[in-house]
Amino acid sequence: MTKDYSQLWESLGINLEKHDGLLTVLSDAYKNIYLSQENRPQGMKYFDFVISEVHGLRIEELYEAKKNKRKVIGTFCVYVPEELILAVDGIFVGLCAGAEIGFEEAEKYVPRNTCALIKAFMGFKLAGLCPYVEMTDLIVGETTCDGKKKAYEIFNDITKKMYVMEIPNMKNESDRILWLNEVEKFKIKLENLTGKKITLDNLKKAVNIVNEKRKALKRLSKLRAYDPVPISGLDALLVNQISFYDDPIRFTQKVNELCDELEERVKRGEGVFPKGKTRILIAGSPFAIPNWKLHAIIENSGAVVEESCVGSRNYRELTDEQFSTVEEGIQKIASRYLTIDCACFTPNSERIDNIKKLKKELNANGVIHYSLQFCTPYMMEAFKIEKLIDFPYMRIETDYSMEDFGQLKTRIEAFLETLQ
Ligand code: BJ8
Repeated sequence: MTKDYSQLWESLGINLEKHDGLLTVLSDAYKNIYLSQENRPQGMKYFDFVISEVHGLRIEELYEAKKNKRKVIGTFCVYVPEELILAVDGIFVGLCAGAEIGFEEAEKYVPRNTCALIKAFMGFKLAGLCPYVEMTDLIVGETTCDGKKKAYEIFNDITKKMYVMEIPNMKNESDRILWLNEVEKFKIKLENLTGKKITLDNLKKAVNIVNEKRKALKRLSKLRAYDPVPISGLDALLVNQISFYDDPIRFTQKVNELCDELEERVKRGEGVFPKGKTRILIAGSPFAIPNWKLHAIIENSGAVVEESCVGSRNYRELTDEQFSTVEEGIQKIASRYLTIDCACFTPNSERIDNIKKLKKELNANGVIHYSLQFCTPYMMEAFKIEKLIDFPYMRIETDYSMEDFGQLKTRIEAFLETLQ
């Protein structure tokens, strides 16, 4: 960190002792997993810096923005329309957590067999370790899986800041109407919270900012199809994870600079692994920061990783920028978000088509389906996909602990051997 932020953390009610412990563990893990990689692109230096300051400089930026009357809005899901938050000059931050922190506290509120993602966001708050939650003026949940729905009720008792958007379970005409209503209600909620009106001008600007961010992430994804691959799966994952925290304009610029560098690498035939390495597409539950376990295992075994959850699902579709009224803009935003293929929907056949397409586009040799333990939608869908595909495929269920590291490594190595 560039400076001592203890005073700021203390003012937010952060448990300083535990927080110091957390930062030490995280920085050690980062050194071992990230900084030990060879031949990383220079452009990753910015993202290393962001991580080193994720609870420091970025929190200070949010603090300064709040002094200027801007509102911070926390989210847990890629269905929450970022465009509307930017249109009211709000700041969007992802609150999902990817580490086994505060589980003991969380298990006083939710059952043990709740998915790790839910226990982690509750645990970080309950253990007094998340400055982002403390910075928020509003926390937006969504009715995706049952676990989240019920956890948000409890999280509201704890934080008193929750607002929940209803996400339909299907994509029929009546569901589209319901969702459009929800997006319109969210617009009003944000306008009331910030005292700012969404106008055609600020909505168009916001849609453009988010589209540019998604375009940059798509550009990065496309570059990963080259052999040798110019960037590791771990680094690409990190960039995608940071997309939920960083200032969107600065982030887009940095991703594009990274992509410029990667294009040069491609021209020179330079990669992070030798040409011809086995390439795996990971598909499934989201990888919230700092959940790097699976990627680290696969890449340590010598394979290049692609992934599709904190990744393609977030940036695959852009919002149509051709609209001439606020209402029309809201409709375009609502329909863009309903293209997301989360396993919480039924039926969800487009996800299988998207996995097949991505596997082909990124020249992957096989797919590893990853479900967080107790995540019923993805665990169930993993079986369905297996029956409908004709390429090498493996199902994994895991959580945030390191207990199964050795076992996973053995299984993954055996799978990779069958691909060679
Ligand atoms: S769009 S994947 S971010 S809901 S919390 S479903 S892991 S049991 S996070 Fe998600 Fe939005 Fe869908 Fe993506 Fe499973 Fe856990 Fe539920 Fe989870």
